[in-house]
Amino acid sequence: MERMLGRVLVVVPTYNERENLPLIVRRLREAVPEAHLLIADDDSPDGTGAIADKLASDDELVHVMHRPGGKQGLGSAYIAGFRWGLAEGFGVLVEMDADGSHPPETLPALLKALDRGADLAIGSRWVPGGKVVNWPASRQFLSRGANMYSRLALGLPVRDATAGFRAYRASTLEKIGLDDVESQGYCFQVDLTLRTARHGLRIKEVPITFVERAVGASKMSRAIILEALWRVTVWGVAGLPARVRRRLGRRR
Ligand SMILES: Nc1nc2c(ncn2[C@@H]2O[C@H](COP(=O)(O)OP(=O)(O)OP(=O)(O)O)[C@@H](O)[C@H]2O)c(=O)[nH]1
Ligand SMILES: [Mg+2]
Repeated sequence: MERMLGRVLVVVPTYNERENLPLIVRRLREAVPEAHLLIADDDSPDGTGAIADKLASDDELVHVMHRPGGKQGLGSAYIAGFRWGLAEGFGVLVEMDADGSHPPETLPALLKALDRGADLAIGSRWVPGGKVVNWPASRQFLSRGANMYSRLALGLPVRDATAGFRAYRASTLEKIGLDDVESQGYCFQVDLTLRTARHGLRIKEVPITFVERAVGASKMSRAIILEALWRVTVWGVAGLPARVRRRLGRRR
């Protein structure tokens, strides 16, 4: 199927996902057969890179980017993948985890939201119809807390700003610019959401069922949480004068 917005590239960052990767690639190829896939692997010690090469040699829509030098963070893997996709002329760039948390079967709904005019479509856990399966109360609390804090500190009009399953029009990434993005952990998601909102672009949330990984190790860490807390606070304080001005302007 040729889309209105052009070809679709799904970027999947991997670090030690040898068991999960073949499954997610198969599910994606079934769910959206015309989508290309770019695996961005940070020299995973468990050999995920070699598995990615095998998947790519069996399927011409699967591509691999090997990033030497070990784990460099989710944010930089996505930026590298986006740059490659933009240079190759893809019209839609999708973020998706390798661990099965982001159901490829919902990707058509995200793409439909773009077709209907959204500049960014977010697969959201915290809108009506969205769900989380197999998350301990502590993870739910963390995600809800991070989102509440992002909404309050930044005024983001989004329920799930930390969500990592999302589709961008290429034009959105070109407008917001990727050169000075420094966020690495899941605050990368908040960062790009904030840039999209501040450019006045349209964000649409689509409900998803998020399923916690069944195998492999989590890369979530205290450092990632602290990075998000710190950066969101800095952005919030920096954006405060403009928000106050807008509010005062509305009152007058
Ligand atoms: N290339 C690359 N991929 C990464 C890096 N860190 C995480 N990933 C991948 O990014 C995706 C999300 O990481 P997860 O470990 O699942 O993080 P999470 O979803 O917050 O934590 P879980 O509870 O384990 O699901 C997975 O596909 C990881 O393999 C990194 O530094 N480089
Ligand atoms: Mg995960």
